[in-house]
Amino acid sequence: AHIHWDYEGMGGPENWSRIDPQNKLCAVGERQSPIDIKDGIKVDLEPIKFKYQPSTFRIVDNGHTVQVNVGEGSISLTGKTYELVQFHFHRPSEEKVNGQRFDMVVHLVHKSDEGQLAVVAVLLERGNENPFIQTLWNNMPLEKNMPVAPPTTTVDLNSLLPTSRNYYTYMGSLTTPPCSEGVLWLVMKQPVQVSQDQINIFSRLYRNNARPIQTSSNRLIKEGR
Ligand code: SG7
Ligand code: ZN
Repeated sequence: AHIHWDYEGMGGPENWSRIDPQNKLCAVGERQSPIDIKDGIKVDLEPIKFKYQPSTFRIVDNGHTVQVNVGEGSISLTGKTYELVQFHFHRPSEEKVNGQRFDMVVHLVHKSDEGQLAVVAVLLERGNENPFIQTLWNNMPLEKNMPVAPPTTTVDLNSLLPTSRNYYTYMGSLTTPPCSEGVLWLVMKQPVQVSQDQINIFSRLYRNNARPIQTSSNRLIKEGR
C-alpha cells in the first residue's frame, strides 16, 4: 500500500525519502529546514518591504496543516519582488531560536517571477487573543480538503506582523516533502501573541506538525541588529 507522508509513524520525517524517491533531498540535502537559528552574524539587513492589503481568503485543512489562500500581496527585498501565494501554520514552531521553540509559527509563502520561494516566518507565543487568528479560526473548515470561502470577511496581514520588523535570514528548504532547497527564509525576530484557547483550537486538528530540526552545518545566518 502507498504510505503518505506524515509527522509520525510509518510516514514520519525519518521515512520521507524512503516513501517516495522524489523526496531524496529530505534525507541527503545539505541545506534543509527548519534549523535552530543561532550564531547569526549581526549586520544591517535591508528592511523587508511588505505590501499587504485587506483581502478575502479561503481556508483549507489540507491534511498537513491549515492553509490560507489569499488575494494580492507581496514583499520586496534586494530588488526582487515575491508574490504572496498562501500562508499556513505549524505547532509547535518548526524553527528554534537560540534553542527555544515557540508555541506555533505562521509561514507566509511567497514566490518570485523566476520561481524562487521566500518564506516569512512569524513566531506565535502564548499571551493575548490575536484578532487576526480569531477571524481565521471563526472560519475554520469542518472537514479536510473542504475550502471555506467567507463571502464578506477579509483579513489584513499587516495586522499579523510584529511591530519590530527585525529578522533573521538564511537559505534553506521546504520543511515538507519534497524538501526542495533554494528557499529564502526570513524569520521575524519579535514573536506575536496568540491565546491559549487559540492554540488549543489548532491542536485539535494538528497536535504536532513540525519537522525535526535539521543540521545547519556551516550555513551563514544573518540577523538584523
Ligand atoms: C504546508 O507546507 C503546505 C504546503 C507547503 C509546505 O504543508 O502549506 O503548501 C502546499 C501548496 O501544499 O509547500 C510548496 C509549499 O508551499 C512547505 O512549506 S514550508 O516550507 O513553508 N513549511
Ligand atoms: Zn511551513
